[in-house]
This record gives sequence, C-alpha cells and structure tokens, in this order.
Amino acid sequence: MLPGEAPGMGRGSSCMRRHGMRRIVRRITTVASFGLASLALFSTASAGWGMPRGVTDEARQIADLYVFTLALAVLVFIGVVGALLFAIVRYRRRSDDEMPPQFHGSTVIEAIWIGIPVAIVLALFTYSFIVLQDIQEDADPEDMSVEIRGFQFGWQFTYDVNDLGQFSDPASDEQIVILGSAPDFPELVLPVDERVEFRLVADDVIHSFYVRDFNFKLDLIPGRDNRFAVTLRETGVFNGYCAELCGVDHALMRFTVRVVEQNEFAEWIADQVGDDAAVRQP
Ligand SMILES: [Cu+2]
Repeated sequence: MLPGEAPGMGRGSSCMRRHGMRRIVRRITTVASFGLASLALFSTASAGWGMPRGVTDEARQIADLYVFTLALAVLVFIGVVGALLFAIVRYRRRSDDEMPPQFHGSTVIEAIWIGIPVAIVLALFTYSFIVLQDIQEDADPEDMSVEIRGFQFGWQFTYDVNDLGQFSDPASDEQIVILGSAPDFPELVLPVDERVEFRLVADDVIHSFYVRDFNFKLDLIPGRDNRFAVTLRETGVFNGYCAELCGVDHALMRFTVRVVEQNEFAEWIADQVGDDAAVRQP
C-alpha cells in the first residue's frame, strides 16, 4: 500500500479513483525515467552510437550523417513522448464531476508542429546533399584507379600499372589482374592514405560492390559507367560482398580488401609485375 492511500480509503469512489490515478502517474513517471536513463546510458556508452566509423574519409562523413540523423530521431522521440506524458498527466480526468478542460485548435501549437518537421527535413536534406556531393566527387585523373568487375559468381580486380597515382609506371602498359570466386575469394590490395577510384563494370547482371567499413556501396550495372573514390585511413583486412541478389551463388560473391602501408603497396606492385602469372598484356 502506498503512503497517503490509507486515509482516502473510506471516503468514496471519487477519492479512491484519485489515489489510483496518482499511483498510475507515479508508475508512468518511473517507467519514463528508467527509459530516459537507459537511453542516456546507451548513447554515452557506445561511441558512435554503436555504428561502425569506417576506414575511409568518406565513410566517416557518412557515419557522422548517421549519428546526426539518429540524434534528431532521439530528440523527436523524447519530444513526442514528453508531450504525450505531459498531456496525460496534466489534463487527466480528475473526477467524475469535473471534466478536464475541453478545447480544440491552437495556432501556436499547430505552427510548432509544422515548423519543427519542416526544419528537420530541411536540415536532413541539406546535410545529406553536402555529404553526397563530397563523397561522389569525381577522382582526379592523376588518382589511382582500379577496375572492379563483377560476374556470376566472382570478382576480377584490374590495376593498370600506368594508372596507379604515385605508384604508376607511365612507361608500362601492363595490367595486374586478380581474379577469384568461391572458395578462393579474391583480395583487393590498396595503399593507405591514398585516394583510390573504383570503376565498376559488369557484363552479365547487376552486382553491387559493398565493403562494410566503407559505409557505402555502389551497383555494377551492365552498360553503365559507375565509379566512386575513397581515401583509406586504416590498414587491415576488410570484408567485401556483392550486395545485389544476382543469382544462385550470389552469397558466395565475397572478397577481401587488404589495406597496406604505402611502401608495402609499392613492393606488392613490383612483385606482381615481376610475376608473369598475375600480369596480363592488354
Ligand atoms: Cu551478387
């Protein structure tokens, strides 16, 4: 039994209801406090709010956009639930004799609930547009470029030795070709701190080049020149997948991206060029 409840027990149904209502309000407040506390805990405990930051400059811009969007969603949630709880508590029916205030239409409230969503949509549109412009900016002709070819069911990565940015050999017309399908998944080797452009090509059906740590994917569409560029900021091995259902063995279209230090990449290129098996004369 809650304190304050006993004296009201004998005074009729209206009083009992009032005490019952207080108990409900107290419960709602407790639940709401727990909810808000766990939300605060969750948001501070998980850096980046539980989302991968990514390993490229572009991925990190996208991660910031996600966090911004999620923060807006949390604010909207708190605002809506707060207004709801406020209305439930403040304007509850207190007794059978007395109706809560009855009113409809409020210019101020209507202006607020039109204004806030419009502001949110404009903010999201502007921020997304800026990030998209940034990450889809064309690579410079002097940037390193790799052709990514998807097929049923595997990948072929082609490096033109004269189109590798600072690692280029302008006199060479050789290509390094990495070809693989299950169970020998191909590995795309890339240098850290270097802008790399991917030219996405497919001849059979639509595939999609997806590396989770890029926070980005782009389709390979037959007959279409799709490309995007990233600047890698971490060394390591990252998993890649085809992200467009392309046939019976779609799930086996995996690959890895190995990002290495620049000197290691230069050595790798030299090794590959020296190794006839990996080099194809165009
Ligand atoms: Cu696929």
